[in-house]
Amino acid sequence: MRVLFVVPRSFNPKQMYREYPLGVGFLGTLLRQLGHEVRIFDQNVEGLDDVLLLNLVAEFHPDLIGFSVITPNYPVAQRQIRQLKELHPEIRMIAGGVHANLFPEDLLADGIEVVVLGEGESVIGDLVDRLERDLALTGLDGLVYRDASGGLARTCGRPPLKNLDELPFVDRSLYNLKRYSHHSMLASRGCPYHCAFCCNYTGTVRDHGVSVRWHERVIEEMRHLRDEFGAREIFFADDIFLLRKPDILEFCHAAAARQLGVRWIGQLRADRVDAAVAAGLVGAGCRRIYFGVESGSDHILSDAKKGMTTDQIRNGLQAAKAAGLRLKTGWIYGLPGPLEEQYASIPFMLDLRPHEISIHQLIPFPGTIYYQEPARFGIRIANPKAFESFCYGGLDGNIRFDYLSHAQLIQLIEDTVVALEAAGYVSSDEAGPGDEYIYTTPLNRHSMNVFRPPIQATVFS
Ligand code: B12
Ligand code: SF4
Repeated sequence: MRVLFVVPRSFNPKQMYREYPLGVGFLGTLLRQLGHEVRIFDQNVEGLDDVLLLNLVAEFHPDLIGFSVITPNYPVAQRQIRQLKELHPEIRMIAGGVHANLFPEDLLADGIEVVVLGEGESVIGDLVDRLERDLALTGLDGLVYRDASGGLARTCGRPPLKNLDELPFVDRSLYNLKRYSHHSMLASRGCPYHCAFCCNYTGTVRDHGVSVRWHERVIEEMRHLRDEFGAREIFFADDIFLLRKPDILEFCHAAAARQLGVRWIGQLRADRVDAAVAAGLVGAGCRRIYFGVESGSDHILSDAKKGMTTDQIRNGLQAAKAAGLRLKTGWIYGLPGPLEEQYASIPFMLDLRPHEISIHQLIPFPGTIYYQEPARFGIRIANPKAFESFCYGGLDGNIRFDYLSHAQLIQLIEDTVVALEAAGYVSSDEAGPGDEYIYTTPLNRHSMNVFRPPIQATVFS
C-alpha cells in the first residue's frame, strides 16, 4: 500500500515546533520493512497552508492516510479529515495518538475508519494488511471502528510495549530532514507520576507502566545518527529521560567512555538530579536540560500533585547549573491556588535564575483530572468539546478559573515580565545569539519555540 502519515500542525501557529514526530516514524519504519511505500507529512515544518497537504495527496496518491492526533492539533486534523473525505472518498483513513485515544468516537464521526488505541507498533502491520485485502478487523486488539452493521466496535486493549529494544531504529529518511535543525530519539516511554495538569502518556496511550531501553542500545542509536546522518545534536523526547538515577548514571558512564562527540538535550525531574547525576550528564555530552518547575508555591505544587517541593527543585537546579548545564524551565500560570500563591513564582524564578524561562497558561487538557472534574478545582469549562480553546493562546471565554480572572492572569504575566527584564532576561521575540537569559510567555508576539536555531546555536557553541 502507499501510506501517508499526516501530523497536522498545531492549531496555534505560535507552536509549530521543529521536532520530528517519532510515533509515526516507528510505524512508518515497520511498514517500510513490510514492503509498503511510506511518506510522512509533518505540517509543523511544511507550512501553514492545507493546500500543501492536498498537493501531496494528489501527487503521491496514497491508498491509506494515517492521522496522528494530539489535542493541540485536533481542530486542524478534524478540518483536514473532513476535507479529504469529501475530495478523496476512495482513500482509507486511520488515526492514532493521544487525542484519538481519548476521543475515538469523535474521530470516527469526522470520517476516520479505524482508530488505533495505544502504541501502534504491534498492530500496524496486520491492520494495513487487512485493510489492503478488505478483510474484517475482528481479532485485532486495541481498535475502535464501525462494524459491517454500522455499530461501534471496540476490541480489547493491547499490552504496552515492554521491550523497546526489539523495535528497529526509526528510519530517519522518512522525514524531510532539511526542515529540522537536530535529531530526536527516545530512551524510555511512560511516566509513573500523576501530576494533575499532565495528560500522562501512561494512562492515555499506555495502559500502565514505564519501559526503559538498554543503555547500550541508546548509545548505538546515537552513534547511528552521528555516523549515518551527521548528527551533532539530539533531543530526547522521553517524558523523563531514563527515569531512574541508576539507569541515568549507567548510561552516562557508558556514553562518556565512548566519546560520541554528540551533544544532547533531555527532559528531567529536578528531584532526579544531584551533583553526581549532573556531572554524569555533562560527561555524556548533555548540554541542556528541560525541567518542569511549574510554580514557586509549595501549596500549589502540592495541590497539583507535582510530588516535589520548592527546596527539591532548588537543589536539583543548583546541582545542574553548578555542573555547567544550560537550564530551560517550564512554568504554569493558573494552576489552582489563590492569587498571592500565584505570585510566589516570580521571586522563585529570580532566585533560581535558570537560563530559559518558559511561562505557559494552564490548559486543563483532556486526559487530566482538571478536564474530567473541573469544578472540584475551581475550573469552569463551558463547552468541553470546543477544542480550539484547549490549544495554547486559548485565553477565551470557554475556560475560566474561579481563583484567577483573565485580567489577573494577564497582570501576573505582565508583572513577571517587568521583574524578569529588570533582572536581565530578554524576551524570546527579541533574543539574539548572544543573549544568555531568555523568557517566553503566552503574550509573546511570535513563536513560543525556544528550540529556534539562533538560540540553539548559542546553547551548543
Ligand atoms: C516530545 C514531545 C513534544 C516535542 C516534540 C513533538 C513531536 N514532534 O513529537 C515538543 C517539545 C515540540 C512538544 C510540543 C508540545 N507538546 Co508535546 N509531547 C512530547 C512528548 C513528551 C513525547 C512525544 C513522543 O515522541 N511520544 C512517543 C511516541 C512513540 O508516542 P506517540 O507519539 O503517542 O505515538 C504512538 C501512539 O500514540 C500511536 N500513534 C501516534 N500517531 C499515530 C497515527 C496513526 C495513524 C496510528 C495508527 C497510530 C499512531 O502509535 C505511536 C507509536 O507507538 C509527549 C508525551 C508522550 N510521552 O508522548 C508530549 C505531548 C504529546 N505534548 C503535549 C503538549 C500539550 C504539547 C504542547 C502544547 C506543549 C506546549 N506547552 O507548547 C506543544 C504542542 C505541539 C504541537 N505539535 O501541537 C501533550 C498533549 C496532550 C493532549 N491531550 O493531547 C503531551 C501528551 C504531554 C502531556 N503529557 O501532557 N511536545
Ligand atoms: S508532568 Fe512529567 S512527571 Fe508529571 S506526570 Fe507528566 S510526564 Fe510525569
